[in-house]
Amino acid sequence: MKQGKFITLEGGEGLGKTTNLAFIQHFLIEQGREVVVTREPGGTVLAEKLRALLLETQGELISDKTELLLLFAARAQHIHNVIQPALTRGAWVLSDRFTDATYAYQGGGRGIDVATIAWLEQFVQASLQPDLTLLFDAPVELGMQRAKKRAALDRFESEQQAFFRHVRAAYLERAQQQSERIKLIDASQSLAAVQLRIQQWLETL
Ligand code: Z5A
Repeated sequence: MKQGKFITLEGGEGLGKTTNLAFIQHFLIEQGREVVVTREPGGTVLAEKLRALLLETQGELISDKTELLLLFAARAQHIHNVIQPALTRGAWVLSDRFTDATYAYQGGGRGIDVATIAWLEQFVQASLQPDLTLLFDAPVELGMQRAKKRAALDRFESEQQAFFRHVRAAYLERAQQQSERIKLIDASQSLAAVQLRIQQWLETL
């Protein structure tokens, strides 16, 4: 039984998910909630090892199918060991990415068909879905500019612009299809404006 709330943050790279995760955590703690902050891929010891494999740029080439299965393997572990127990005891779970990222990156970016992703989603998650998803959206170039300030690029960040355009399009399509759950945030605004919008969406929960 799910007692807490499940919030996910999504969007292209460098658009403020990580920055705003801290803001949301602080906001919810002030409301007296127990908050579990986590991320995907990752969130458990095993899932973080899978994350490292997925992001590394050296070594054996990872096929698209392998990538998809590793992501869902990490997710199965994450749900079983962290997300579900936290929700059951009434905590609010805040995850930096979840399954919408798979539809966007593996579906939109890599071209894996939606039915395959939907089958794995059903197998791994059953009825578990976020209560609220904040989708940070802005032109691909803006996210790349902001992310460029960091040191080395990981395996996903090393993709070409066309890949990220497909990712963005898939995210936007999904937001249109699931507008009750997925709320679009214009990430090109100032941080203060972004956070005001986030706070408004949180208050609806
Ligand atoms: N992936 C996948 O393919 N399939 C899946 O199912 C899942 C994931 C779950 C790792 O994700 C990779 O995994 C990801 C997709 C893939 N790769 N990519 N690309 P990640 O979430 O760990 O990595 P990321 O997307 O690269 O996150 P990020 O680059 O850390 O971006 P962010 O968290 O959205 O941005 P940020 O670090 O908060 O902000 C970036 C900079 O912009 C920073 O200096 C901020 O201070 C600044 N910033 C933020 N907001 C603003 C505003 N509003 N104004 C000005 N400056 C701002």
